[in-house]
Amino acid sequence: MLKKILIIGACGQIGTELTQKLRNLYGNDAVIASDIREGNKKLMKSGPFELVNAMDYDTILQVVEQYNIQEVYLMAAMLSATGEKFPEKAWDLNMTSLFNVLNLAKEGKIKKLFWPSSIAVFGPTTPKENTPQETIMEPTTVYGISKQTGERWCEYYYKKYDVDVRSIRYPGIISWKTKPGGGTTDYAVEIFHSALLIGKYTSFLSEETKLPMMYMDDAIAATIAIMNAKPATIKIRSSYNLAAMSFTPKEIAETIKKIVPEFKITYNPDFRQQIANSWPSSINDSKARKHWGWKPKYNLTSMTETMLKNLHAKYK
Ligand code: AKB
Repeated sequence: MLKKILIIGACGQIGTELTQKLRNLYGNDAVIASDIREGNKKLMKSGPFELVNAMDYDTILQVVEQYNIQEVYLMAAMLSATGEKFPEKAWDLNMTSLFNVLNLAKEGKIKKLFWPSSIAVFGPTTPKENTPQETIMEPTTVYGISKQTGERWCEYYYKKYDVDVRSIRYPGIISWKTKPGGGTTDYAVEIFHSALLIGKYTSFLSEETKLPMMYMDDAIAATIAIMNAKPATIKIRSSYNLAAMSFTPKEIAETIKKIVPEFKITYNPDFRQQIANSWPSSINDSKARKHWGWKPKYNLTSMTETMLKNLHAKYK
């Protein structure tokens, strides 16, 4: 029997591309896209779409039963910057949605679950460079606290109830198809749009703020790889460190300038600077590489070239 997959939060930055990739792999009808509101028209037309509030257990259960779903990817979340504006809402959404899908799995309604964690689980007391898989974790954002708590619950459900949950700590994800929203790493996407549209960009992070980042294709490949790995190879049931590249606003601007020579960057740090300061600069992902064969394809140069080429074609 063909497996059926449900994506919750399919219209977001990662959800949109993940849905498309899974539909290419398993067929359009095998992947049910869902979100709290309608989004990308192409995505909605290419296969089944359902309106689902990630906080509403009954609706999720109804969709799971209607389509006979075996795997769920929970991509709905409130990210770091928006979370600081609405702390209780962020906690509520991030935790309730996770419990909904963990409980679905515990009750045997689904077989496997993907839930993204983030580099936001780390805090100012974490070693900043080459941050290890297991280390001090004292996050200072609501988003980070919800992700760290979520990781503990994932491991708990795995150990206590044998729930097959798999997770990755995403760095900042860079993509050209759908814009991110509400994150601290969003500058690294905005900068490309501004470079092509107006030839300049004002960064909300200072020029020397180095953060871990990844191109979307690598993030999608990792997500599908961890979900398809044999259960015994997934030795960490909280969440895996994952890395591809790290750079500062100054470094990405210089890389863009090689292709768009007239591009100019200025800096005007806002409240997001403090969030970025609390996060690692680079991540050690040796366990993901060893356990389930993770290896990124894109670095700063190839990512920049790909972003500019695709956005140039889009804006032409
Ligand atoms: C954010 O900036 O909040 C996210 C993340 C690193 O999880 N992109």
